[in-house]
Amino acid sequence: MARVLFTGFEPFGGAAVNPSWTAASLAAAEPPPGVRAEAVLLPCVFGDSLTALRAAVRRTEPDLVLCVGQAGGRPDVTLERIAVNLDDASIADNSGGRPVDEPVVPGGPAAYFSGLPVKACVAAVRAAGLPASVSQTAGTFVCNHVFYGLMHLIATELPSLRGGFVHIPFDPAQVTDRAQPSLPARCSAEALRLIAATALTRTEDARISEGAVC
Ligand code: PCA
Repeated sequence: MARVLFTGFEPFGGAAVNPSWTAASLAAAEPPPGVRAEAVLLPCVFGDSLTALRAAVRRTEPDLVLCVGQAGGRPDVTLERIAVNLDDASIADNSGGRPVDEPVVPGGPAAYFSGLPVKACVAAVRAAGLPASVSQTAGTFVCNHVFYGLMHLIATELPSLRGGFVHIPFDPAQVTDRAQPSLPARCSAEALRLIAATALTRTEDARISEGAVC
């Protein structure tokens, strides 16, 4: 039976909830057929988040890791394509940390590509009637930090592990007083299940354009 580790984040930036944790837990509670899944909550803290991720990977020995974060303001589920070796925080993390222009891994490569077939995953989510796209940047805050750390772990220590990062929109309950895009966390959870199932069954990506002009 394939093993999948989903991770979500605790709330950050003064928010009360983070739908990435809701969605990750829902996806793990009802995983795709033939999959054993677990969800782990990561602190929204530079450094500690990666320590927690590494411990969870060692403990659960997954075949696939899907790290999930909230990208407030985005209208759809986004499959992150590239992790960069850069921490540059525009807000403080949950321990007050605010690194500026520091590498995630000193001496590491500038960037890693996702280990997921991101376009095939986008196509699978869309086919289920949910909005999705490829994102060319996961930012330079804690989500990119975790994404880069995950890909570095895979590249340097666990070559048979597959993994990547998915950003999800706000849940509607977070934006009742703001004109902001949102997607119910249970829909994001369904997208995560589809992404896991797709990533477990194919390594070749789909040949469709998901590029950006600028
Ligand atoms: N989103 C933030 C960090 C935690 C989260 O859910 C980010 O995109 O970096």
